[in-house]
Amino acid sequence: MLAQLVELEKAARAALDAVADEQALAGWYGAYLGRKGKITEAVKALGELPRAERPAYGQRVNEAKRTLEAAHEARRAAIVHAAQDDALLADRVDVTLPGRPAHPGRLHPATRTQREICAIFADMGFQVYRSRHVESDEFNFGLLNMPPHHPARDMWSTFYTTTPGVILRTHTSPGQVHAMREYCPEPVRVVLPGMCYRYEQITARSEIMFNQIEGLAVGPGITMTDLKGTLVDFARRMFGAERKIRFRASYFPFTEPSAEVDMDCILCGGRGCRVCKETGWLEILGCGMVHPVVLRNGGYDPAVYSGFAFGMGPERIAMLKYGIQDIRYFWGNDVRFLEQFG
Ligand code: 2NL
Repeated sequence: MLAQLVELEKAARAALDAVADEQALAGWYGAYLGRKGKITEAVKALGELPRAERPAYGQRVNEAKRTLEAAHEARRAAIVHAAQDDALLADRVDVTLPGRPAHPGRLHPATRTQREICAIFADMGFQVYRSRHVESDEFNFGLLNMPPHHPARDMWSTFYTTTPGVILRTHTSPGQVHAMREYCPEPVRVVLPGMCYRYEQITARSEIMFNQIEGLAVGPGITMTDLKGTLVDFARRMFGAERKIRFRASYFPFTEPSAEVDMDCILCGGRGCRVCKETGWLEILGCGMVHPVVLRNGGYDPAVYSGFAFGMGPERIAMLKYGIQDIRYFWGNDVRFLEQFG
């Protein structure tokens, strides 16, 4: 019996040495140490031995069981470690590789240009004023000297909401009325940047949403000379110290007199080229002296106060400055376009 036990233990050890993974290990355990395993059976056989042989056999079989259990545990730990080592080798990370550069975002060219324009006017003492995009008919038209059915309303095609009298602003001018009412009777100097909305055909030159920046200065004794000086300074700070501007008579319902402002072409300097369509001039904005009716609607007495106002499109300004051919690029969301700025 003892000789058999020694052979069994040897065989069990040899089999355990051949075990390479957890599945085979579980099979080995069942075969030797499980409920019907050979060592378990050998322990049970103790009861069938003559009484005299029991102590020696019992001691030997328990010892075999203990050592095999310890060997099993050691083998199990070795297999688990080997599996972990394999996984680590397979998943190897080279921590010395240079990192992938993070792709930093940047400001949209319209936002950049808008901020650039605001900064120039801020230097001249204009504060930035922001106002709501959803407006009443009254503020968008009525208070700007366009009562219902005024023909000048045809200059703006409007997005209406389902609430009567509530519309998307077609220009930033209603915000100027808010600013005047907030500051009157104090003099006011503000620039008002922001999105405007017009229900129009989208083309290379016009979009249904676009930014506008308007400026407004109201005080006692403000003249058209102040307007011209302010705008020539703006053109030179934005487009270069040699710039010239000219005024052409125009019409806006909220200014009188009104004018369009052209700047000598930044590409040809006025000689005539493809950019200025051989005219030598580029239109940059519209302006005028605030209409007395609008001054009064803003809370100022037109007998005492006067003011100038102007409005421009930052996208248009950016198109001139960077030679962009089509306004639809601005909201087309093509990163190949956006990446070129900033
Ligand atoms: C343009 C022309 C302009 C104004 C905007 C204005 C506002 C008030 C009173 C008087 Cl509250 N005027 N704004 C005046 C003249 C022209 O914009 O072509 N913008 C893109």
